[in-house]
Amino acid sequence: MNLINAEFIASYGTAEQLPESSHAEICFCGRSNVGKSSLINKLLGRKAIARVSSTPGKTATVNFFRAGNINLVDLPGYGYAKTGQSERARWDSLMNAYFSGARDIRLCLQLVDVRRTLSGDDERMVNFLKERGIPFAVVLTKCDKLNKTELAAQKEYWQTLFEKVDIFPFSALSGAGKDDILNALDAYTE
Ligand SMILES: Nc1nc2c(ncn2[C@@H]2O[C@H](COP(=O)(O)OP(=O)(O)O)[C@@H](O)[C@H]2O)c(=O)[nH]1
Ligand SMILES: [Mg+2]
Repeated sequence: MNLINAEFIASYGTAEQLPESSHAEICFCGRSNVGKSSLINKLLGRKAIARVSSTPGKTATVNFFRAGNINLVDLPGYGYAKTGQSERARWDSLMNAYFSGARDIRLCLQLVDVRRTLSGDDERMVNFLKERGIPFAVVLTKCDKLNKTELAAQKEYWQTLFEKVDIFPFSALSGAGKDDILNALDAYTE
């Protein structure tokens, strides 16, 4: 799949603002700072179409990008410890609105930091996707941070955890794994 000539469509901060689904969608989930924006930039071949931040916990928005006839949807991150109650409520309402709409969601890419283990928030997110029957694959981000031996061990950890789910190791730094993800998306967006 080729996602060139992408454009930023819009960011939405409230459930009411979310537009109806107009295109097939690939969405991106994961904790704040896991590398969602970096992955989107890499897949779209752009340096900063999705802003990359080193300070997690910024106001949650749903960000839409479009390449050809596919929408890429950057969903708000979770798991930032300092998030207040009202922000959490807004996150819930945004995510519920997004996933409850009559959307043409083809695949959710669930991101996890390859160095970590599954957090409670990750588990809730994955269960939510399973309950709703949303197809998902797992992207292991920041693979460049591990040496070969560590990487092999962590890949095995994640694959054991997600037995029958597609798992894509990825590095936004080197671009490793990008082509595998793009190829896999073909099957979901025909
Ligand atoms: N080394 C490394 N750093 C990464 C990678 N992906 C993201 N980062 C860094 O992690 C931080 C958060 O990334 P970002 O894409 O904004 O995460 P988001 O909050 O999930 O959108 C930034 O400082 C990125 O530069 C990666 O694959 N390798
Ligand atoms: Mg981001």
